[in-house]
Amino acid sequence: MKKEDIKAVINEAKTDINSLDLESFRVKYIGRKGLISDFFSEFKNLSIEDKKELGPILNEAKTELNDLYIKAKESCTKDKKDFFDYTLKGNKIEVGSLNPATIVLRELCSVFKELGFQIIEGPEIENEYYNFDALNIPKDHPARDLWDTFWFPDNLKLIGEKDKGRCLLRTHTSPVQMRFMEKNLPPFNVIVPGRTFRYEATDARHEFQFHQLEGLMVSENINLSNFKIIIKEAMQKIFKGTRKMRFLPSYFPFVSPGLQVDIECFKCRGKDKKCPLCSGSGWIEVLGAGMVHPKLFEIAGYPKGKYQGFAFGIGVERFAMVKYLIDDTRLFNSTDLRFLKQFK
Ligand code: FA5
Repeated sequence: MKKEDIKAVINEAKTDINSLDLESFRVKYIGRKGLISDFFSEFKNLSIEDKKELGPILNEAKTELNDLYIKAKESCTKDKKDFFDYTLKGNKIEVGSLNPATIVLRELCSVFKELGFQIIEGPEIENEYYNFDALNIPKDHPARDLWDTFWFPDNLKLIGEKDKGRCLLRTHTSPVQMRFMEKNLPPFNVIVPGRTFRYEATDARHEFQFHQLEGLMVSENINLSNFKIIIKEAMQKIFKGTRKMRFLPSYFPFVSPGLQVDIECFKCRGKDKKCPLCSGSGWIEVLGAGMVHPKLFEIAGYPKGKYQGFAFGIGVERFAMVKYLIDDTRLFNSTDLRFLKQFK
């Protein structure tokens, strides 16, 4: 043990008092097994001359470090009663991560906002009228079977809408089309992000609860090319040209003509007849769309023949699957942290 060793420890302590928490400082320097105590153990074996020289230095060092500790401790005591040790490290707060469906839903909203669309919302508990009748899907029409439905008991009705039929969990975001058109005259471009529910068996591409993003653009002189340009632009912004897509004819009672958009299957690229995502077709359906059926404009009370428009309904989880190469839609609601933590 030399003079220099003791000095070095004092210097180190002067730095540590500002960076260590109080208790760690005490243990390291002035505790029973601390550095000062080590020096005193060594001290016993020193020669008489060394003891004479180093004794006072060691005692001074001990007092200095004790003082440092006491002063720091006092600064944590506001009114001598409450001791609040602000030098202690806080508990680390686990920051959660967003569900990939939420990430894609938000991304879709900002892409369509940039393209001039306004975000609106509608109720998740709907009634028969907006979910079906107002969308040109009459009662007892086989098209209703396209949307297997969670129904509420007959006697439950939405307040103020008692004459609009039985309540249900909306099977798609399309009912918001009529809710909006009833109150607004064109021109308008709106999107409707939201949860949708279907009473159906689940598999790798079907969940009973998922999200859609509805789009509706109505004005004079709108045609299918406007839809194609908008949707291609949105796809470009989201997939940056990395995914192949195609337009196909399809049927929905509230549009004419109707179409769907598919994206190439990333799992098998059409090579596996048993592929759970595309059944070997090589394509995954991601959205339904079409030109708004004139019947809807009539129901909304618009002048006959004056307006045209297109509508689309994007499957948000399907977009997320294609974007992040997720091969089972049930993972989104699985609450499996190993899955969720990958999307910080
Ligand atoms: C509809 O729901 C129409 N409302 C879409 C529409 C809107 C057509 C406006 C025309 C005009 P569809 O049932 O095909 O259509 O659903 C739309 C998209 O939601 C599908 O392309 C798919 O991406 C997604 N989807 C449908 N069912 C499920 C499900 N069970 N699980 C996960 N995603 C689904």
